[in-house]
Amino acid sequence: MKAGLVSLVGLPNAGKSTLLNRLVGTKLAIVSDKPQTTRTRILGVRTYPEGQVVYVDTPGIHRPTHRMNVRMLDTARDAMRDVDVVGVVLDVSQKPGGGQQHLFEMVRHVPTPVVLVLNKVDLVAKMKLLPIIDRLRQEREFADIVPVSALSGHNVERLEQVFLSHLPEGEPLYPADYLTDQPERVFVAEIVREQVLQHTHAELPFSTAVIVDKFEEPEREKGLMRLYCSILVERESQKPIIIGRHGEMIKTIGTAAREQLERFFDTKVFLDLHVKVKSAWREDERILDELFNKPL
Ligand SMILES: Nc1nc2c(ncn2[C@@H]2O[C@H](COP(=O)(O)OP(=O)(O)O)[C@@H](O)[C@H]2O)c(=O)[nH]1
Ligand SMILES: [Mg+2]
Repeated sequence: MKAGLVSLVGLPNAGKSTLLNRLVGTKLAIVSDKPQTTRTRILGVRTYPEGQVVYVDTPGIHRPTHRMNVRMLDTARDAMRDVDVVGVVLDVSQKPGGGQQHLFEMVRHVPTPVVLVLNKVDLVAKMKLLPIIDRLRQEREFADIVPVSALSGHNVERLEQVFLSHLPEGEPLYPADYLTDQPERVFVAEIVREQVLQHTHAELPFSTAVIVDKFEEPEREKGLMRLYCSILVERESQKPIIIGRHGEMIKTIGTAAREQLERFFDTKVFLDLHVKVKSAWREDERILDELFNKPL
């Protein structure tokens, strides 16, 4: 049996979280078209007949502007170290640039096998793909180069075989039905944040955090789960944007999040959302500890 850790690293928006969800077959990580959606390490376990893979989704490699971003980068860097295979996820529909060079620089000295995952092939004409692969081969010696579409699932089975082939022999780390170490509270906060990201623009997606203040399990099966969350923003002027006219925006966010949570927990959910101003929370070590305390 094979067993080990495969981390997914790359630039923001490459599709790492979409790929993690696809690989484990469940939505564990939130996804959006905004960069820096993923802020922490997200672990997803998949047990195959050939062995067990522990996938690690990470924040994208970007220039840190706040203490929060420094932590995000540390998370991504750590995930290149203590793992068995590094999967570098690249958006092939994007032109290569400085970010990509920086990414390759970071993985240059990674001692473990590095698999290059060319994602979003659904957006690129087949004819264009071969020259791209040829060019990337010059960058470094990759253990494998695998074109996929995380969105459609195209070639993902092949990618799984490739990952498995580079893992050491070993006993599984987790029981076969184990999915993630992500606490339910964190999942709730993330689903709410995903809806905030989907409905806001400009600086707001970056300066919003969600904290679950109270989590009340249903008293009986299929009973009512009560969830109380705070949406943190950095400035007073951001509050009305999230709340919207006559509270329309926060209602939209709440309804969409609640529907997803009801499906996930398979029970009725009461979701209370509260917007709070917490200036410069992205520099606040105490809040960051609460949001980021997740060692590998
Ligand atoms: N067309 C296409 N879009 C994708 C694919 N994978 C991810 N995306 C989209 O790319 C955006 C960023 O995805 P996400 O998984 O959040 O990227 P991350 O920042 O690397 O985790 C989202 O809008 C996804 O729907 C793909 O294979 N094809
Ligand atoms: Mg992500």
